Amino acid sequence: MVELETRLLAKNDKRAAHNRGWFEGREILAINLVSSPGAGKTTLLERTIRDLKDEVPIFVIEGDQATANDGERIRAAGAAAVQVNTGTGCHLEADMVAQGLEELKPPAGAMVLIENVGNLVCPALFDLGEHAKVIVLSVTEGEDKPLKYPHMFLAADLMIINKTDLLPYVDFGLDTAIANARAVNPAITAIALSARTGDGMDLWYGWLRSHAESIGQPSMLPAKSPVANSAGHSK
Ligand SMILES: Nc1nc2c(ncn2[C@@H]2O[C@H](COP(=O)(O)OP(=O)(O)O)[C@@H](O)[C@H]2O)c(=O)[nH]1
Ligand SMILES: [Mg+2]
Repeated sequence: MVELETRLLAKNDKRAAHNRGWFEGREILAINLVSSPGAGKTTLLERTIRDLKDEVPIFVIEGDQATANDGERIRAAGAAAVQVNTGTGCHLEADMVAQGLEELKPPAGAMVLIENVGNLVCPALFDLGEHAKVIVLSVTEGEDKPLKYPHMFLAADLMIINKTDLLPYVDFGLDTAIANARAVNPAITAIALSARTGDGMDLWYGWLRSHAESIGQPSMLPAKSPVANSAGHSK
């Protein structure tokens, strides 16, 4: 069993390295969004597409066990999308991303956003060749999730704390959640926002711009100021 898992991961890593080279050769920024189901990944993507699609061509790979719902939401927001259904699988694999890219054919300088299957466990293990994993945690999930699912928070460069519009109605300490994430991964950047109201979205766009800049991606506007979150934490 352990040997099989090691072989599976090695095969995935090889394919992920191929994807990474493919992205780098085309100066395409590729981001892998992970979260538990319902944290708001698709809502975040819909607003991001509406706000940035005139600035940079955006292509989306959608992963869910079943249905084409999210792919349809993304297309309605104005971006090309492929929907991958993983059946009993709990994560996207690098091969699936490669197939999605073949279908989408994003041009040089584009941005590829990957919405992984919703869970805080398996997607941490599978490299897709992305530049960064972004974990979306929503304020209704509890501030202890970084401590309970450390591998995912360790694998991520950025934690988005979503649904801040609901903060008055839940017991969720923003500072505690950020401290918990940094106990696991001291280097993680944190941004608090509401994908529903749009509050804080500029910080996310600033983060995307600074990453686009760092890979020499030509389409996006240059990042303005250092990335900070609305709770005053910055990296
Ligand atoms: N109040 C509030 N609800 C949100 C926000 N973002 C997403 N939602 C809601 O959360 C639910 C799940 O969102 P969805 O984007 O499908 O989550 P996903 O499973 O991570 O893709 C939907 O009912 C959304 O309308 C937010 O910022 N505030
Ligand atoms: Mg979704």
